[in-house]
Amino acid sequence: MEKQILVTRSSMPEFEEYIEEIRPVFESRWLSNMGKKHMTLIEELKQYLGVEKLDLFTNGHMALELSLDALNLSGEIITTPFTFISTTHAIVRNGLTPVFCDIDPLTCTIDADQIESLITEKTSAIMPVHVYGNVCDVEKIEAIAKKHNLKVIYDAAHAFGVTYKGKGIGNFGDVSCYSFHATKVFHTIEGGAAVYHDDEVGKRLWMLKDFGIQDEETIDLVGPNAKMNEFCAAMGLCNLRHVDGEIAKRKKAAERYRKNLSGITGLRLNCVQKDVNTNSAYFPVFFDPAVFGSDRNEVQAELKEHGIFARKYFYPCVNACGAYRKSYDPDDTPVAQEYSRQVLTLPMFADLTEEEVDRISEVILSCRK
Ligand code: T4K
Repeated sequence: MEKQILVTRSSMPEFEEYIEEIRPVFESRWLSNMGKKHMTLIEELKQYLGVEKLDLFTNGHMALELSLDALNLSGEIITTPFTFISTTHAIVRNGLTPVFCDIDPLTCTIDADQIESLITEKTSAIMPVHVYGNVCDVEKIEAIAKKHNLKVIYDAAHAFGVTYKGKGIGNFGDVSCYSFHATKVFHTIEGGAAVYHDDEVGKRLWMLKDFGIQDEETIDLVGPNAKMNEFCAAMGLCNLRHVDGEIAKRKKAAERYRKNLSGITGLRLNCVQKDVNTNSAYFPVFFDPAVFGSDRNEVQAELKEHGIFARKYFYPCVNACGAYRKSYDPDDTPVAQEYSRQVLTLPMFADLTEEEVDRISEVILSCRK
């Protein structure tokens, strides 16, 4: 049996590097509640991401949930159904109503040209997703938000380190939320961050992640416990030292996939965007079964036969999931619906070798009929 290849594999620092990083945590016994590692990681991330204000959380989902809370939103939020379920859950768990907008066929991000037709007097925000690290139409979205006085919260879970026209992607919108889950380009085991621009929002985020506590005797907000602990922050400090190298390795793997799989009829690759420096977070491919000969599920099964575990990020579309199907019709967002049936995200991680990419590509090409 050939070596198994999973859809991704966490990047890790050297064991000794992590041990050195956590030594002072052991010695001081200060393990959580905004300790030294937490505060240092905030500063280092601000610098790396090219942003001025940032806060850390237990995971990307809590960053999203608390950001919506911190912005004091109400009513309806226009968002995309082509995402991980977390985006929509964050809206609903804030007592808000998601309104699904279809996606742009090229970038798979929210179709900015359709947003205005979905705005009602109840709309308070737009929540787009830089899916796969593809950048949303940030300029058009900003213009719409300004015109209609709406907030913009980007789900930037996939977009760590991505820049647009030389600017860190976190500089767009009112808040951008990153995931630092073990499966992400940069991780803190579990973790997340929110980049914000308004100090009032920052103050609320800081309190909200700590039960709403302002000081020992002042608790005016209702919040959960969403503080990143010191062991996670220490992992982040280690990983941040190596993340450029890890992204460069991902880019090499992506180039190899492109070389092997470009120009195949019925097989579409992810877009390459002008003015965007990508992070190669994911490598999605889309199968048109009528032309390619096999459908996405058949290709996934064949890969599995060879010990290769590609995933259907994102199927089903959020509006087709059990949690939302009763209230929404996935056919209202036909592009998202079609893409969710065609997509397969191929293995992508820094240690993926060129030989492994070739092996995966060969199996895919053998599915052509
Ligand atoms: N918004 C978006 C757009 C997101 O994609 C996500 C998370 C969020 C928000 C929320 O952020 P977080 O709250 O998670 O920080 C994974 C991740 O759990 C999730 O973080 C991620 N999106 C989602 C797209 O993928 P699963 O259920 O597919 O993961 P799992 O356990 O099947 O792992 C996939 C592969 O990763 C494994 O086959 C092997 C590898 N792996 C996994 C783990 C857990 C490792 O190498 N090490 C590990 O520790 O959800």
